[in-house]
Amino acid sequence: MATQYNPPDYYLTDELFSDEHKIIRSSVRDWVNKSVLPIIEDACQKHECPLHLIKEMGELGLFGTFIPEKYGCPGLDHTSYGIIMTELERGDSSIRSTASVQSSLVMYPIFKFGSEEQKQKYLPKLATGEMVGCFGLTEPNHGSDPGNMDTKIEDKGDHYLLNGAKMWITNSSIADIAVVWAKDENGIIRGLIVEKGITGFSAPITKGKWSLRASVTGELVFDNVKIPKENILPNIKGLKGPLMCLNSARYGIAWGAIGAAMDCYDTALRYSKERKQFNKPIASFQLTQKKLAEMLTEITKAQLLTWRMGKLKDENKVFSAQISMAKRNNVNMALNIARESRQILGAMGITGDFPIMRHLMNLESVITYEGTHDIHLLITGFDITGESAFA
Ligand code: TGC
Ligand code: FAD
Repeated sequence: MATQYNPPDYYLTDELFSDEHKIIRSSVRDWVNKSVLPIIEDACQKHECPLHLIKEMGELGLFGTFIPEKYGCPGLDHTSYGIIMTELERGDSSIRSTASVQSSLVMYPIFKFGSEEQKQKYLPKLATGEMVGCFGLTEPNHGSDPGNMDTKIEDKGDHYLLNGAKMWITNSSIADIAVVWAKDENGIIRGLIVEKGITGFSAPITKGKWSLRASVTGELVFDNVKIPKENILPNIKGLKGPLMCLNSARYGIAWGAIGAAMDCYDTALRYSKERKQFNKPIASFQLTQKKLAEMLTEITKAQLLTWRMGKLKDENKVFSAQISMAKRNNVNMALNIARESRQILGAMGITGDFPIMRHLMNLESVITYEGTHDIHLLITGFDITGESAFA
């Protein structure tokens, strides 16, 4: 099925992208066809993370794409980053997740808030995939309210002592470094780089997920971990630090979800033309056409929204509530399209012969992580009314 992919572009959004954007898109799409699609169903069925793909993504230059070349990164615009996320998530949300975390949640904070030494030490290796990172914000008792986190650092003169635990962390056990957020003695949130193998640090895997099965999720446990002082991110204090990283990741997810939606729609459209019931293709039935027409309408709206968001980000004009709106809308759109596509395929829709059920299950995580569907609604509510529903 994969090689038959015919991505919908009803409003000719293709014309809005530069030649460079199209070249990037086509090289990532080719890589997904060649390296991801042949193995991803099996990896998900076996609940295994295809680690070799991380190295391949690094070789292709898919990490930290918006970071300058002096740190070994491609120095592309944000629209390119979005296009890459769409193509990766067409393959599988797990693959896009790995790239999101590496680029937006690990490389971005080091680039934005790190010392020059930290940038030189980590960014080039993260760019090539020689090093893998993870991002620890969520805790067992604090998901939507990270500002109440319990993880703490104490200043011990020549080092910090880190205690606490993070949960639901993408790439946890495969990461060489973790960007971890913790409160100091004054209750101020600080960012730290924690290296794998340091005494008192463990990263147990969370097993039995029905979603993002080709991605590693786990905990980060810190038991009196001595963190060298040079591992603190010097140029940020407060919750806005991790939230700025989330802006970058949520931006990418808004683009990424369209890839999953397009794959589901394309699969369902093709199937509906081939599958006959009552001696007619099911595509001829009005109820099938309603589903397909509504899917295409929603994909088209999301494509236009993200293109505009990309333009605003490239012009440094996008604000975080706009990104929340796009993340919320596009992931919900993709999840609905996955459900409707699954219906169009009937029983075949639940099998691994088609990508739909895999996308559907993945999107159940995507609608929760990086801020739940309802949290993003409340962010929009805050922005338009000036009244916080959180406080
Ligand atoms: P609040 O008092 O509103 O804000 C605290 C400070 O932060 C500033 N701020 C932001 N800054 C930058 N970007 C944003 N989006 C920001 N939102 C708020 C704010 O101006 C303030 O600054 P200052 O200088 O006055 O101190 O904070 P709150 O405690 O009321 O919480 C706000 C809320 C609920 C919106 C926020 O905490 C939130 O977004 N919660 C959701 C948590 C979340 O998204 N977690 C994601 C964890 S990482 C993850 O899921 C990775 S999945 C990766 C993958 O596999 O792809
Ligand atoms: P809760 O915050 O307990 O929310 C439960 C429900 O209550 C939700 O429906 C929520 O919308 C609702 N709710 C909460 N507060 C309010 C309110 N004020 N008003 C109305 N409704 C509210 N985190 C990381 O730090 N790093 C990672 O790499 C990472 N990767 C993840 C990977 C996966 C596969 C998953 C599933 C999660 C990951 N997360 C990660 C965690 C993710 O960000 C959190 O799951 C998410 O922020 C929600 O937190 P929670 O699960 O604790 O839900």
